[in-house]
Amino acid sequence: MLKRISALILAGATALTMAGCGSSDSGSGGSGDSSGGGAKDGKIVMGFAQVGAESGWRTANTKDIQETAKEAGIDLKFSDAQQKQENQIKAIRSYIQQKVDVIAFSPVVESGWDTVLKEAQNAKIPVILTDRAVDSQDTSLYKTFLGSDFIEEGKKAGQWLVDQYKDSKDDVNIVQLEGTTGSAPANDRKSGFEEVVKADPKFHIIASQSGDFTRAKGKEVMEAFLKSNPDIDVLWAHNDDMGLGAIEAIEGAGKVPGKDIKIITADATHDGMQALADGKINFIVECNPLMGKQLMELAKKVVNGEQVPQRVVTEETTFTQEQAKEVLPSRKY
Ligand code: GYE
Repeated sequence: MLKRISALILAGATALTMAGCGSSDSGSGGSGDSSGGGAKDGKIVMGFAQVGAESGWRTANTKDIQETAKEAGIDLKFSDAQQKQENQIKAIRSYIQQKVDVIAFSPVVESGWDTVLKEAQNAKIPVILTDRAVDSQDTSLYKTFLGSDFIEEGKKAGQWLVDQYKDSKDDVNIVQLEGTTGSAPANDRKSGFEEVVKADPKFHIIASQSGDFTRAKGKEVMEAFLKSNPDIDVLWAHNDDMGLGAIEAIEGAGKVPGKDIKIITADATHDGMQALADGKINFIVECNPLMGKQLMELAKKVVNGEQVPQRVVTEETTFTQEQAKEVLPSRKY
């Protein structure tokens, strides 16, 4: 009898320790629900909270996630937050309520996620960040972050400019169209670019403002830049869409994009690459939206309790006008 009791106590203790390991630092709550323990009926359910549909990049990213989920046999619940953090938080809370197996999302801005991420952790639902980062100090709140190195992208843009003007001593007046305020790509592309160009005092960033990653806003802000600054040499736009909007503004002001004003953008979407091949943009730093396949692989591992790296960086390159002409027919987005 005594033996049986101690065996039971031992079994209970083991179960407790195991529950403890599965959810390190999960704090209180998590009161014995059955979610997060792996897929039910063999099919993994993923809740994906997308930023919005603000750009060509985002459209390609969404399509890729939907297609690759299907290929991987993952049941995808998808929501579009229309670039609003509150909508994304609502979507994540509803995925927690629905007890999905894994939540993936592309945070519209970097800060303000700790509370909802803690809620997911308490419900034992693993979270994967895709594309954009959060600034949470507690990195146990998410399993991995899959996406580009935006600082590197900003540096590549700056380096191209430095190389272009290496033989000139004249001042170079730059305007910058920033992405969505507070978003990781806007913060990092700005700091990467500025770090490189500020090393040479001939480069001056004479205006810098958000165009929210959209074509319409890019055009509007560029029109304002052109009105107040007669001498713009270079535009650095944090994505193709804002660059394309700015091209309309520049043409509207009777100037020639790519010649009177040199343009650098990020993304390398189809429309951006076409404008680069046509000579209206001068240089594009690639940012690859096709990360669905990697995301689905990571999701399967995370749901199965396998170890995944904390950070997975997507591979990217850059394009000149000549290179754009060559690769345009074979581009996938
Ligand atoms: O560059 C921009 C989009 O987060 C990398 O978001 C993404 C950015 C991309 O709206 O076009």
